Amino acid sequence: MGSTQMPTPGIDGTGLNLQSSAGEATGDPAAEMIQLLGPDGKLGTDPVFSDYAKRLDPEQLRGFYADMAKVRRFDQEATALQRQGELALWVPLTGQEAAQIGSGRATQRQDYIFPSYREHGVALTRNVDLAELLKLFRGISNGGWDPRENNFHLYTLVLAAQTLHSVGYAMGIQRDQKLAEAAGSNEPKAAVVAYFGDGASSEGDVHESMVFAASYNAPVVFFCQNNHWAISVPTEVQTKIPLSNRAKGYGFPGIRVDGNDVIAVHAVTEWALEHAREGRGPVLIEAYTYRVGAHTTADDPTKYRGSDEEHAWRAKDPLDRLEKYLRSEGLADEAFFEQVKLDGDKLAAHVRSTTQNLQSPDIRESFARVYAEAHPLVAEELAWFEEYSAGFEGDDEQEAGN
Ligand SMILES: Cc1ncc(C[n+]2csc(CCOP(=O)(O)OP(=O)(O)O)c2C)c(N)n1
Ligand SMILES: [Mg+2]
Repeated sequence: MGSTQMPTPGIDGTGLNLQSSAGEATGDPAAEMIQLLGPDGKLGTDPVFSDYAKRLDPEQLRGFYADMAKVRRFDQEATALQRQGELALWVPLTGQEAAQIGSGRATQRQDYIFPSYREHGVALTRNVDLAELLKLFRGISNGGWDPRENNFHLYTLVLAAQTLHSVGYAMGIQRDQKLAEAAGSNEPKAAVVAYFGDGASSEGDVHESMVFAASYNAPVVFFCQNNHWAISVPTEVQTKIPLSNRAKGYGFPGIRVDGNDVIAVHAVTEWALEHAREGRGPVLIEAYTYRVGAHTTADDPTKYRGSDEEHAWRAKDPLDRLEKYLRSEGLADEAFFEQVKLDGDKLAAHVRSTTQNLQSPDIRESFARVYAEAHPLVAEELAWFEEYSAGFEGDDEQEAGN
């Protein structure tokens, strides 16, 4: 179950051989994937990462389960809200809970996170009120939360753009830290985590980010969730080698981890963050996982993939395997799982009522924000919009009367 790493020195001198052999099929998880908790709920060992897993106490392990269950329940509620017309779109995360909770829980308060658009689990670990996420998907906000409050940046829908932002931010941290150290400060060191997908890995932005990160030894962890699909395009089209192998070309460590194993993801991310915070440079983590549901609520995966694949991945479910482990080790009882369910329902009710009570902004505000000062073209367009809107006045009353 543990990885079978060759005992040759790794490129970063840690003794880890983090690179899989060239030519290995990308769809094949292979021996090089770090796994601690298998689908059978049994904990294996790893020469490096078991030490990190041993730091976890039973309360943290129960917390991982509670977080994963909460965000899955949230996902179901948001999907239902979209179906009921309360949201324009929803991006489900089911299947990726371990990748997100494991990595998010490995971050520290001072770290800064750049998510893509599916990182609801990471948002939970950064204490973002999940109801806030829905403002974007209701189309009433360009963001929804203050990124500075929890060091959790706004969602980025332009694929991979946030990897560039992450490296720039990490280079800024690096410089601030130098100044702080010179001034005698002993503030805890920070790192940046950049989340992106297997499809986004094909963007030039990722390449540029990795070149800069390597050149400047920036404190950034590139966290790629390989969920096997970029809408209808399978990972095999994006890459002919495991994505983690790409790190070798840039000269920093790349690790493939079982993305459905919350304990291994947490261990590997802790290792990578320590590496980055200590000034040893960037790390690429490829979390090998699966998007169990649709790409978004506007997608129908039955058009491009078979159900056999989904069934095979459901058998590797991240929650089931941790539940098995907690029960078999006597770390959680029935009352715990009942409470988790109640907490999930409570969160869902909060998210539903908050969403239903959201006020739509006055659309005129959008015109006011185009330029800092008044502009004749914007004024012209606003006049046209007002005339157009006036054409609908009275429609509601008419409908109500019919
Ligand atoms: C620059 C850019 N190109 C195309 C798109 C359209 N698009 C949105 S999501 C997506 C697939 C992304 O797949 P992946 O990176 O694997 O992330 P996942 O959705 O699987 O989490 C595409 C092509 C976009 N948002 N931005
Ligand atoms: Mg993907």
